[in-house]
Amino acid sequence: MKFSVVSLLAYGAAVQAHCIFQKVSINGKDSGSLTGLRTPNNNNPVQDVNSNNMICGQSGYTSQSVLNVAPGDRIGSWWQHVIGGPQFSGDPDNPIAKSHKGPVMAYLAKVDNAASTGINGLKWFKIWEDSFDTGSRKWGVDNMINNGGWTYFNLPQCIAPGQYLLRMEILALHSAKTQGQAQFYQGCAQINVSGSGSFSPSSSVSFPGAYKANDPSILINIYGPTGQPDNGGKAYTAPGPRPITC
Ligand SMILES: [Cu+2]
Repeated sequence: MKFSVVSLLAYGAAVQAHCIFQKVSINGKDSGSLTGLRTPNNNNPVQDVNSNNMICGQSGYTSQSVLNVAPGDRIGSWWQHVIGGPQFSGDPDNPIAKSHKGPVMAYLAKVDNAASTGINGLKWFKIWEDSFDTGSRKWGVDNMINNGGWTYFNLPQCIAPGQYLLRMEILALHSAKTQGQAQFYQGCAQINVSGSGSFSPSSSVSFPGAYKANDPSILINIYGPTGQPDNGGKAYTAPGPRPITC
């Protein structure tokens, strides 16, 4: 009896329905688990927007590798409930609990050496977001779940050659009506961009700093009059700047 109580507690503690960014693909080619990534070794969210963990997530894994990409490449980021995939066979909360509605975003910051750079004080610009579609009432997270944990975007054609950190981020808004309860999940990919782009951002943001706990995109009740997590069918603007256009 005692054993079963302990088991139940262990189970209860383990079934937090969060997720971890853990793999990149480039034009459909899988780069391998944790390759080229700085990403957490657990799936707990960041909830303090002023924390350094907002940069690349809680410290965990750091790869020595840098991933080679070209402007226009289709970059996939893979999110799963725990490292490796589902927490157990038939895990209903893989890649993330369906309750965790919200946007998925991608930022870049230019660095000298993506494998060795520090992460404080970088100048970030957003290159992509999948936020909320008022027509289908689907969130970025819904699309990620429907794609088996993958999100996809094309690296903008104008990105200048050199090394960057690619900051991937999910914002889960299911409890966001209470300040400090929005859940952020991040990780960074270390990339080397080829080509002859010449983009230089006219403005950039800092992490932490870009988001405020009371931003209307972060402190928000996403449940509409029918109780559905559909923002009442209203438009939703993700936090941070809009993505660059080339
Ligand atoms: Cu969660």
